[in-house]
Amino acid sequence: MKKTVLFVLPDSTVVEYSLPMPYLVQYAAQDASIAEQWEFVPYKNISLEKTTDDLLRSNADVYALSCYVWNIGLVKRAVQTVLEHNPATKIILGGPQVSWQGAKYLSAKYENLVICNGEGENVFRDYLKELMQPAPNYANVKGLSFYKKGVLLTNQNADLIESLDDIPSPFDSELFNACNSNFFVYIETVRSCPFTCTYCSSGMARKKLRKLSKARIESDLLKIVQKGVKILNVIDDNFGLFPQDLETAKFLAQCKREYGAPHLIYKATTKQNMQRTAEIEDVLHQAGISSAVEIPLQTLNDAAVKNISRKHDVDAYLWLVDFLNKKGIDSYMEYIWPLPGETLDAFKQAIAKLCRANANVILVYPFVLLHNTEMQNDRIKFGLETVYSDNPDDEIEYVVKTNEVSHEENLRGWHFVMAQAVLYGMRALFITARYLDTNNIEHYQSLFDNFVKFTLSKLDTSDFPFYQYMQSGCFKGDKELNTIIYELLYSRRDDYDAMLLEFASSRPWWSDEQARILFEVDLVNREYIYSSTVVPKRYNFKYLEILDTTADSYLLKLPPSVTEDVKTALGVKATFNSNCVEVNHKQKQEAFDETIPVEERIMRSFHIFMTPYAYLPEWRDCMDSVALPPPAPPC
Ligand code: B12
Ligand code: SF4
Repeated sequence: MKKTVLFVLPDSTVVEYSLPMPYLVQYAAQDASIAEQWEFVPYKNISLEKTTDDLLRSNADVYALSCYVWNIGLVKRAVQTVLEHNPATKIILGGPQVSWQGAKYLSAKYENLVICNGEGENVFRDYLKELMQPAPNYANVKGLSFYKKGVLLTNQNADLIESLDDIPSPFDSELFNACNSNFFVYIETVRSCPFTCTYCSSGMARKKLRKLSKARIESDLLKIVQKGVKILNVIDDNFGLFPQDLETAKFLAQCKREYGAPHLIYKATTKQNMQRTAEIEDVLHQAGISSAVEIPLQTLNDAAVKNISRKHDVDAYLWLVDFLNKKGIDSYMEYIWPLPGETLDAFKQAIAKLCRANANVILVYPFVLLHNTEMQNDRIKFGLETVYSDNPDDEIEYVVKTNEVSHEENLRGWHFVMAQAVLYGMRALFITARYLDTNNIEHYQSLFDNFVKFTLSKLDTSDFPFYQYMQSGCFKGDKELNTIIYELLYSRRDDYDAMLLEFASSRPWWSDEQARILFEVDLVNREYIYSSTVVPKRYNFKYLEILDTTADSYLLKLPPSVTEDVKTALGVKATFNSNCVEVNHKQKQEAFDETIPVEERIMRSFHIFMTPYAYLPEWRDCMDSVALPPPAPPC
């Protein structure tokens, strides 16, 4: 009878086809003796109780667990229970969170609990082969850490695989056949990264670049699209760095035309060669594949750029944003707060500069300290203080203080991020803010600061939950941000309109007629999450003449004085030439589906935030503004 390996990925991502399990299992199973003697059972879950119960009940000979910063808390507790039950259980942990961290995750009490350091293919195969020996000795397996007689031992690192083609295609496996086309599917065409950003574990841990051949990329992609997979995530660290990436994009475009898939692609854009990135995005866009193009800026601050050992060309990024905006391709500018070297004021100025440069979306990530990064050793040098996430399932360590930023300033930075995300990113005051900034009436930084002040001043007198979300800031997870997106764009639009009105009418510029017209324009422009959910506004319009409201559109007369401002701000979304305009909200929205639990709807609304071009309305001429043919002469 075959022995069993239970391969565990503790994760919420049950609808994702992730790579570690098919990679490791199929690579190992190329060895005939392993294929003959071992059976592999996949297991995914995020409930600690269920995972622990199932692990105990499964009676597997070996437990193999994939460990990341977001699941390691759960892994530790599940593994502890299994080992208390049977201290001799054979367990192998692998993944970026545990690699080279034996002292933290192993225990002298459990000699069969081992860690695979780094790339797992060769290590996992050799580990299973060793277990087939009459007297297995972990010292024979390169890449392992383990305890022996109370001493922590770490063997020399294993050899890296030569080429990604050495791993059998994960899209030939039974696992892939079993998943449905709604799965979020990952593909890796290049492994490792040539850069060494000090906060990132790829920089230190995985240096040797390996590629998948063109033939293999194409055959893998064909398997994916023939299955009708809608969402593809290319996990390469630098998509666009290699000429081969453009070929891949062209092939994907061809696939979309022939098979109608994929609909959407995620990828990490290279830090170099924006020209090629633009070409890639253009090819995908023309084929009708949506993407939210990552623009990996991380900071505009020179000191911070130096401290994280990064080199980048800001002008090239801004050129790319402009190129994508002109095509109506969604992109998001990544920023990390608070990186060492950057002050709160410099951060605010940088965000304002990006708004002024017409960034489509600005996504600010918390600065997280990861294992196996150079930044871990620079805590004292940069005055870093951290807190762990409140979620016991993960071990995310957030930086909350640097030499330049106090605890309090860190939080104020997050308030500013939230204000920017609502007023600019979610388009609540997008056009108004642009007008105010361009005309030196109120600059972005001051507008966001004043919005923060306004919201925090309401905390004691209002029970509108938005004020609490704002106060908490969103740095420890996206829950607040996602809830705001959902409420502002769907479930509490009227309440948000009222709040925006109260804020705007408290500003000195409320006496500026142009600003007030644009405030009304913003109200009707704000995107909807679901199709056919446009309803007449409770707001009493003073400047826009609302002619009609349908399930998908507002029909209105636009005061000629703002036509140019509106057209410039809306870019490709404005095609009108008269002042009688249909604001058509029927874009990429899907119908509201009440069978989806509200928590999941909230989580999914993040995607709407990330792709405004796909969801913002189109402003086009009303039908009745088109010249009608002259009436037929009376007979
Ligand atoms: C896809 C991805 C995601 C997805 C989620 C993926 C998922 N749920 O599976 C999304 C976009 C949601 C995501 C989010 C985040 N991510 Co991410 N993500 C990745 C990415 C791009 C690919 C992961 C992957 O599948 N790789 C392919 C597999 C085959 O490679 P691998 O994971 O390294 O596995 C190999 C070895 O580690 C080992 N191995 C792995 N498991 C096992 C198990 C056993 C038994 C053995 C023997 C070996 C082994 O063998 C494998 C093959 O060689 C990586 C970067 C990268 N290119 O790998 C970052 C990465 C995993 N993410 C990272 C981080 C920090 C995050 C965030 C925290 C970012 C943030 N600040 O918000 C968030 C948190 C997510 C959350 N849930 O809270 C870090 C993780 C560091 C860590 N210590 O865990 C990485 C490594 C990026 C980096 N370079 O720093 N991420
Ligand atoms: S942040 Fe990106 S470019 Fe920098 S080392 Fe990590 S993967 Fe490479």
